[in-house]
Amino acid sequence: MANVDDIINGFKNSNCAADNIFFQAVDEVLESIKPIIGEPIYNRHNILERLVSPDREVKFKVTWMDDNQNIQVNTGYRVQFNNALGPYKGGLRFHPSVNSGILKFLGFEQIFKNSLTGLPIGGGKGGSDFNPKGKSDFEVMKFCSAFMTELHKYIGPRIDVPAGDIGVGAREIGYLFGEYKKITSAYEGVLTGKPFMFGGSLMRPEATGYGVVYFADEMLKYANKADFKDRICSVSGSGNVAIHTIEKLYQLGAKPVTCSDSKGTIYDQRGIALDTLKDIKLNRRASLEEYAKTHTDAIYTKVEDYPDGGHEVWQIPVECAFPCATQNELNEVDAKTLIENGVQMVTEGANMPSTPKAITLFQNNDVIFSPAKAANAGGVAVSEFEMSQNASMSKWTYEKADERLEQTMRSICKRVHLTAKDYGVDGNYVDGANIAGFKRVADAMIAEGI
Ligand code: NDP
Ligand code: 2IT
Repeated sequence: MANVDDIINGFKNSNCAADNIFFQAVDEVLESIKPIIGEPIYNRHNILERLVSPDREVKFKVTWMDDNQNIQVNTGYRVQFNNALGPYKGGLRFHPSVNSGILKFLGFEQIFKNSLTGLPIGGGKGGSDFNPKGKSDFEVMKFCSAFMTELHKYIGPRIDVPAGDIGVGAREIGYLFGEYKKITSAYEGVLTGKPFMFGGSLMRPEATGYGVVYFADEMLKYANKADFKDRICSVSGSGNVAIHTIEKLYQLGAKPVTCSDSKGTIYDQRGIALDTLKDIKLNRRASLEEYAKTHTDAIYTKVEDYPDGGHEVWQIPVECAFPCATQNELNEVDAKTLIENGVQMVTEGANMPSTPKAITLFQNNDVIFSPAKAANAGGVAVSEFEMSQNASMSKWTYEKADERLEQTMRSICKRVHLTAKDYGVDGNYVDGANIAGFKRVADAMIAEGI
């Protein structure tokens, strides 16, 4: 039976470079659960070795025709990681960087995140190396239809329920749903993040970002710190998660002063103009460079002009930072700068945006730090609310969904906080989240047999 060190060494000796990111995610969890994994019951049931490999990985070819009548070929994936707690559940990512290592990292994280919500959902992830950027709506539709032609064989409302992630929003989910319906003739809750008019839940677009801020607000309370009023915050990214994090920060009286995309960073000392940001990113799918054209006080820094080894967005002195773009976007250079500038709290909106060295620096310098699997669970929680509404053919009000989201985030925070305390690592939200997430899944795996 493999122990933690055997498993870590096994990964280190694997020659697959794409799996490094997956190893990073596994390593963090295994280090955290060392105090509990020694319990004989987990060893007897070989839980660790069973947990680190997905139930199945599906890889398929996606062939589609672009607007110039050229035939294009992409690769599609679905990683069904663990369904001990419920149907596989997790987003689809469409981005040129997508490979099986990235999807295994995301699927593995999703198991613990979904467990922390307390809801009946297992962990999975999927996507494609297709790049929606610069494609016409028609091309995106063609791709989504071709992708679903394969994917539909593996999913279902009680089997595996995909949703959005980077590059997949309501438009893509709509096309995917339309194709699924055409192939199967079934009008059912097989995807979440659908537009409201055909089965989507109110609050799902806002859920991840709002949830991140509810979670952060609760962490401030546990740390006996003042609430968000007048706090200066930095946010990275400018997609679904970043925009709604900024929106909720404003609602709680904070001043978010940054956002970023893959080409550059905006610093607007007066506070990010949310309407402009939404117009650029949600309506026009354009570059953030546009922002500086109409907000001439704001400073736009291109990626190529970022500081050596670091990222511009983390150079700005703030009290609270919210990385909401992508994995490993906040490294030790950035962490040092944030700490020198007096940051008090870092809350992850993106999945695994902080490198392990950055996390250690935050923890050693009394920065309140929450990992993504706890702080960004609001998206998947409202996805589960959508599954529940679809199954009962009902519709919740915006207020009900928001209230349930807020309750869920505050109760995850409490559970993570108390778990850390119970295991003698008070204030360590990484260990608290990993231990609490692990226990529920592991106990279900044991109860369900092999
Ligand atoms: P979007 O596609 O809506 O936005 C992604 C944002 O991140 C864009 O601003 C994009 O820039 C930027 N970005 C993406 N890749 C890179 C990169 N390699 N370098 C720099 N910037 C990059 O995605 P989401 O907002 O949905 O997702 C953001 C993060 O949140 C991801 O880590 C995702 O896994 C996570 N997440 C998402 C949830 C959801 O419900 N959507 C739920 C939980 C987590 P550009 O515009 O130039 O492409
Ligand atoms: O990383 C995530 O939690 C998501 N992309 C959302 C998953 C979901 O099923 O709503």
